[in-house]
Amino acid sequence: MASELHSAIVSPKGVWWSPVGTQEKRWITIAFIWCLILFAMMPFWHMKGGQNPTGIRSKVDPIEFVKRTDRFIQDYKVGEENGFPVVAPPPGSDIYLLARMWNWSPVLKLKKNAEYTLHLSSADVNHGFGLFPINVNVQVLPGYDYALRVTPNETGDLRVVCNEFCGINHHLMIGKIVVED
Ligand SMILES: [Cu+2]
Repeated sequence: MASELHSAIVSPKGVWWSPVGTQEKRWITIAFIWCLILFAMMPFWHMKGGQNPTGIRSKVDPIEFVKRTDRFIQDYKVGEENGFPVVAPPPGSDIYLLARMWNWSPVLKLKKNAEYTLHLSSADVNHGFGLFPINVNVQVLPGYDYALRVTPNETGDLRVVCNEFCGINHHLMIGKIVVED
């Protein structure tokens, strides 16, 4: 008979469930309170955590950002490495790093303990700026100029990896930043 068939919208006959036990209620309450604490931590850490990057975000037309980067390369180019321009900007200047499928351009040569404003943007899709071996991670979006105030405090060779999957050659997208005395 049709009335005896089970379905997702007709509950089975009789008392088919058992009431929630005390232990289970207790743990649900604890988990719920913990959820509320974690939720409150989000705005708290945003204000008090001190781990937020010093970003100045503004909108930019991707074509315009490519032009700005090209101008920057023209102004301060000192050489080439693997077909990519090597750029040594003066301390205190605005510096540009363009993400594009599938490279970072240019190679940046920076001075230790000098302050720069690093502008990050993408010419095409969403990329991720990951500074290796230092753990700095910033989203790089087309249409947004994300400027970070940076002061390299150690000399060395750093790699910029893309940590946002951006296509078939994503794994080859490696840039370079050199910090010198
Ligand atoms: Cu990428």
